[in-house]
Amino acid sequence: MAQLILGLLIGLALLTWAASGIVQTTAREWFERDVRSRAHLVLAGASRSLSQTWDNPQELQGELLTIARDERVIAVEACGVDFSIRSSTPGFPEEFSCTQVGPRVRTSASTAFNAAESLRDWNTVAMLPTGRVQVTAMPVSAGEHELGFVIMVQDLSYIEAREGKARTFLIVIFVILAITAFGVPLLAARSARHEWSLELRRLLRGGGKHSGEFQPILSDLRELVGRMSSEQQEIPGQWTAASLKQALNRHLHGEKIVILANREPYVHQRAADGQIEVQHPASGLVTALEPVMRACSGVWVAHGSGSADRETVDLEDHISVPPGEESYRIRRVWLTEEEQQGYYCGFSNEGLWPLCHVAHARPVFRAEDWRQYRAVNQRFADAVCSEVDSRDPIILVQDYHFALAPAMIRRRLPAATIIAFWHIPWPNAERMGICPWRDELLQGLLGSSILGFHTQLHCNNFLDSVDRYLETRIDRENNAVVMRGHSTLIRPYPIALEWPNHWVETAPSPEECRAQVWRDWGLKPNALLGVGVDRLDYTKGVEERLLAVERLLERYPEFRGRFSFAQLAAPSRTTIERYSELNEAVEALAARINQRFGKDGYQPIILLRSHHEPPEVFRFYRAADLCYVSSLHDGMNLVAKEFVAARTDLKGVLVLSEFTGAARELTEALIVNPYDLEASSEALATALRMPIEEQQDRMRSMRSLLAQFNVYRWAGKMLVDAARLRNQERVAERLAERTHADIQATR
Ligand code: ADQ
Repeated sequence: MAQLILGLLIGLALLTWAASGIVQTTAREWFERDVRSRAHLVLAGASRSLSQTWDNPQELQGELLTIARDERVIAVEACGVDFSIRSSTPGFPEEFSCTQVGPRVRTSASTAFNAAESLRDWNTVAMLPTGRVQVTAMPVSAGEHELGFVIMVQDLSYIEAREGKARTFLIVIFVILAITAFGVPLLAARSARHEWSLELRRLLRGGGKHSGEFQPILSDLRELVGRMSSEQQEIPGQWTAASLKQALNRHLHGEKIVILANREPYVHQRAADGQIEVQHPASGLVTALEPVMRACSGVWVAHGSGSADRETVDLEDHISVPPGEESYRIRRVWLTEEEQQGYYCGFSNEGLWPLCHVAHARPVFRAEDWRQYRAVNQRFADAVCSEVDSRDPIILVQDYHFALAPAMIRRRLPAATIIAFWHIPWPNAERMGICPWRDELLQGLLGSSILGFHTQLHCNNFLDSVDRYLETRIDRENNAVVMRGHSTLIRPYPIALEWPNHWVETAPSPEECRAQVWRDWGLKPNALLGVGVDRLDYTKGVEERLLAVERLLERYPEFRGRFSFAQLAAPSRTTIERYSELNEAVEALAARINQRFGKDGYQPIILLRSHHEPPEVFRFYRAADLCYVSSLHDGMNLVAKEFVAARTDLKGVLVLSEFTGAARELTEALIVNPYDLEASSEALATALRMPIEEQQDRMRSMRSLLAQFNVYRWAGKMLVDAARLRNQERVAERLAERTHADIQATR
């Protein structure tokens, strides 16, 4: 805003400067023309008396002095046809004496003067040491007989004084205009903002006359206002990889970070041709955490799941990554088939995943799966403890695969700072009650120092679950749980993307991506393209998405033959029945829609059921006219954020499910209920018809939010909170030691 006003003021100043230049030149021309015509009038009026006194030098001088009485006339001189001075008033400037001006008054080129008609009027403006002057010469004759000419020199310096006044006047007018143009709207906006913030404060306190209108966003508003005000005090400016590293050094003395996550950031696979390939897994957790690890360095402990993973590690199961950069290490942990089945497919993905997502899949809890889950959590906790190199390391435990690990690590490393982050929603207390091992899960997570969720709602759900099922003290003011003397802070940290994003920076331009996709898929020049990018998971609402596309084509024939929707679907958890059912259902649905609306090479649904490496995913993001994220329930959803990050051209529309964490931040997306096919097909039509200026406004606003709220800030904020906690704990420890020593001394 300040930049805009400054720009406008500079523009206005330049305009004023240009306008004053124009006014000055025009005014000067007018004044000079006036002076010239005055000189002609005066000399023409005096010509009779001049001719009568021409031969009498004394009388002639009297006439000249009469003419020079005018205050603007500096001097007058009378010259003969031979350029001799007949008479002149005192102080006549030599530069314009008869001999100087004579040749300009003559029309003939001949040196000898003998023809009466060879004299003419002559004018010029000149600069003398005393100032600017107007010089006018006019012939004097007696009837047909040419006597000579008179030269009159007039002062023009008064014109400059008048010009100065006119310029000052103009500048004053412009300043008044500028104040009126900027000041009045600014004052009005300020007063409106003041009114608005007063109303907002009233609303946030629970009152206010517009409380009804604001009700749907009130809790988000409260959360955002709280987040922004606390962060502005702690972390000024934008977070970058470098500032995250600095924060780590400043607040945590450069401690090595150990991350525990089920999924590894680089998977080594043996390809069909026998070569080893490096794959980036389709995982939101990896997308977010990998840049953090590149910035901080340390160790990432994960399941070694690739077919060539064992061949690429050293004797201690380590491998340095990223390939070629090697800024941190992966420690791979190997799982047996039974462990993988019970811990990963069973308890994590058939039990906890459907328990935490409202997506109408029944959670399955098997005692054997639980046994494996516990055992595998212990194995990973042990692996983490073997990687640390101090008594109080910083450990980041990721996601629902490791609910028990925080307490297990705490038992071995009581002084560790453990930050656990739950990447998926946390259900309400009633729903959580379904799980036969809910108490153990809650107790396991309470082994952490900080437990993070994407939203305040999920924090509240967790606190309610603890309140209902465990004997603990809940400190509602600080959002903390105290269990057996140990305190865990429960905090919202909405996850984000690296910014600037290295996949965007290395991608071809949006125009080039569009041209490539159009070429690869044989799309017509006037075709429109939508994109969806997901792991093939029932929580992502892929079926609802395809049905919305079908409804769009049913309702709006203008899009038939023109709009195609490319669904990139990475196979996921394929050994689980619910997932293989989904796979078949999506395939059948795409085939049905293609059969119904496909014609002459036109295919409404382009279903790409395979893993795609990030450059390919970003190529689609950059080529598309819209991206539809239709999750039925999603902790955050990074696809929505990736689409916005990819659109450096500010084009494209994001259609986003209201059931994602991302919908709370990306409010300029078209927010829809994916179950409502009428509304979501309408939103798709709106997106396809949206004017480019509106697309740009929405994109610009979302991009500025993503740049500010990036993943370095996400990690930095957790680490800064952890550092504060460590300090408090150290002070408390020292106080306890001193009190103990004092008691001993008084005994
Ligand atoms: P996910 O459920 O994995 O994450 P999401 O956040 O959308 O979901 O991230 C998916 C990632 O995988 C994105 O980076 C995307 O580009 C990539 N991806 C998806 N489909 C792909 C495909 N076909 N090929 C290649 N790559 C693909 C969980 C939670 C989310 C939360 C994240 C991070 O479920 O709610 O946002 O963790 O906390």
